[in-house]
Amino acid sequence: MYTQALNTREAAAPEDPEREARFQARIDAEEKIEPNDWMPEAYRRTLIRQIAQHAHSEIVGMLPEGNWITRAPSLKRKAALLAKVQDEGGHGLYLYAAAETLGVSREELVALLLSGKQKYSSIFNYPTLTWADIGVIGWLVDGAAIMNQIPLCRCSYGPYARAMIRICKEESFHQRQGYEIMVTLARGTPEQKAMAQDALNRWWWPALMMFGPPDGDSQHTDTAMRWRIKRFTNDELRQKFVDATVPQAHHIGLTIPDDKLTFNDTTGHWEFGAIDWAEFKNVIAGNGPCNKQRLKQRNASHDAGAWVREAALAYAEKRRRREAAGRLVAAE
Ligand code: FAQ
Repeated sequence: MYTQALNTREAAAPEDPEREARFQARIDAEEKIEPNDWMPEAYRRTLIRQIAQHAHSEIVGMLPEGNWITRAPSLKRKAALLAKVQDEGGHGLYLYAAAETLGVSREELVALLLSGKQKYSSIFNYPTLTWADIGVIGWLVDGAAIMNQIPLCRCSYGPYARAMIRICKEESFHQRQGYEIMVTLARGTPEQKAMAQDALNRWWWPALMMFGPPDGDSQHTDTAMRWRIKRFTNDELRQKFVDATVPQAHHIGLTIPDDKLTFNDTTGHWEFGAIDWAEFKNVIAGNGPCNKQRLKQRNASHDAGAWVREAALAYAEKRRRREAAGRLVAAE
């Protein structure tokens, strides 16, 4: 989709207040910044960090659901889950490709994920214990992802914004398939409804943490908003998500596990209880329930796929030699 050859080292030129002012004026005028345009080094670094974390989240996010492909309760559910997990692999690839336009290679980024040096979303460090967890992931995790990512379709960096358009369309399908699983379970036997409620109880708070630290503690929000990478703060998006999701839970007779949850008639928003930020910090520091398992599994898959990468490189080299020989013959 993209090529890293597009990018030039000129983009990493020393900071220059005049150029920065012109750059900011373009952002303020809602122009898209493209790979070969001049950009401040900090803008480039922020984008690489965010896009890489986003790509890693898609790839690691395949693992908790992949766990249920062989145990999906019907052929229809299996086919849908398989397609969803494949979509997530595709999202990771578009995002690595978008990051490559900023002058970093996919291999470098993958190495940073595998060594644990770069983050992926906290949410994927929780286990999927029952089939209802697959419903909740689609409903809440994809739901939170969409809330966060729709504004990214208007991100100032062209390749990221364009990649997000297709990703959001697919996430929307994922969200609906998850909610439909929840509807089915909530209208099923008492045991199925209890399983749906239990999954909601375990995933609700981690889903709220996906939006990142509260605005007062967010290191990157101010600059990311000024550069129109982010269009809303973490707390604004979290509130939008709560407002959209609480009525969906009520509609299927499930209870949000928060005894402080109340609807404020004056503001028109659902007010919610305190998030356990110590848990969030612990998870992003690598100590969540599944952090070690996820990195171990990703490393094992990467190692097991070494022969595929070697075969693809050998084939490309063979083709290159054949084509070069063909050109020589044609020239004679
Ligand atoms: N987990 O200053 P801020 C999906 C880090 S995709 C881990 O507020 P920022 C699809 C943050 O990186 C889900 N770390 O940061 C799917 C920073 O650390 P750093 C992923 C987090 O960037 C569904 C530090 O805390 N989506 O789910 C988290 O302005 C189902 C300070 O934070 C994206 O990546 C977290 N939750 O705002 C797949 C969307 N939150 O880098 C499979 C794009 C914060 O300085 C199944 N990303 N941190 O070491 C974003 O919108 C932003 O990066 C935020 C964080 C909003 C995540």
